[in-house]
Amino acid sequence: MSPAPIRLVAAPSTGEHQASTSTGVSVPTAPRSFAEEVGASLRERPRRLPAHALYDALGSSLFDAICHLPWYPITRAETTLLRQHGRSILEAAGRHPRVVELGPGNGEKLATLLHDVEARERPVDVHLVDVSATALDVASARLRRLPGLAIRTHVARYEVGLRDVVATRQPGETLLVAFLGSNIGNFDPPEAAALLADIRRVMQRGDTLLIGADLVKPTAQLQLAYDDPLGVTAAFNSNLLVRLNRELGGDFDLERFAHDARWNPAAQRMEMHLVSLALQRVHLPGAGLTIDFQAGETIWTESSYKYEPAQFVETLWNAGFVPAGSWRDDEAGFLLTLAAAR
Ligand code: AVI
Repeated sequence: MSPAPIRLVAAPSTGEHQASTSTGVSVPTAPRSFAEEVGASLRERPRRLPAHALYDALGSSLFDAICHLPWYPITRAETTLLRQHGRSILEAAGRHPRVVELGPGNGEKLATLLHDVEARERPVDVHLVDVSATALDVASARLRRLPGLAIRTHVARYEVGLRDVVATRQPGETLLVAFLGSNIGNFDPPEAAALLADIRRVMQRGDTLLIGADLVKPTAQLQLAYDDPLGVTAAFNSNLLVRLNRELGGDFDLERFAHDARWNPAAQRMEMHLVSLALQRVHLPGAGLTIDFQAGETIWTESSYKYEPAQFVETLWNAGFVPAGSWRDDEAGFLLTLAAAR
């Protein structure tokens, strides 16, 4: 028998490459070190840095701060929707749901969803999957304060963690996978489709996916969300250079790079870049690089894809889901969807 074809699955959260066979079995290939990944990304044209590198300890705190900014309303919108509709979401998830959150952040959103899990016959199994053990510690500490939950953490990439969760699934349990925020927006459309299909592959019919999506909205609104007047997003972006200087011995001069956020209408995405303000040479010995930047040359650090509601439904459908409920905050332009595996 010839081996199942192998395809690469995007791995924005760790930078590792992961191969997946057509049977859905993930086979890790040689992981690249942070230095190798940064080196390869900076050699690309246009130059890039991996978006997951934004989330060192300071970057994660800056992202938490972004979520409190008046100009970045989607986290608050999602929290309100979870508070308002949590009960019906949990009811739709079945009598014995096994809840899995991919990338739980500080655990606040799942805590909002589960805060009034009514007394059930047995504790609700909650599994948190993230590559960061620190993030899992924070999230699980928060969730352990709630009664009626049995928390387990998985330090793993999404697909790998999900596979572990499913392996111990108990008879009669249904799976509720939560992928909240607009995390799906940080995957380009083919990557998003592949990730959703991977999630679907470990599910059974009737299992559900609770997923957030940031919607296309007026450019001025998006611009403020990604280039806020307090400069928090600029600091979040520039912190990447601080990280490269610290971890890879770089000599990036922060005064000579500027945060740039742009709406790309053709690709339906916000892009974050760091623009070189001068012709300059930068050394990054830890990645074996010396780079001559032109004035105006950019390093592309993140893409945040925005969806039209119908487009998002289509994306879910193509991955094997059918919407079972959807809630929208028009002011923030945010959509929360409960999708059932069809
Ligand atoms: C985590 N992610 C969904 C955020 C986003 O909107 O793409 C990260 C972010 N970048 C700039 N502001 C917030």
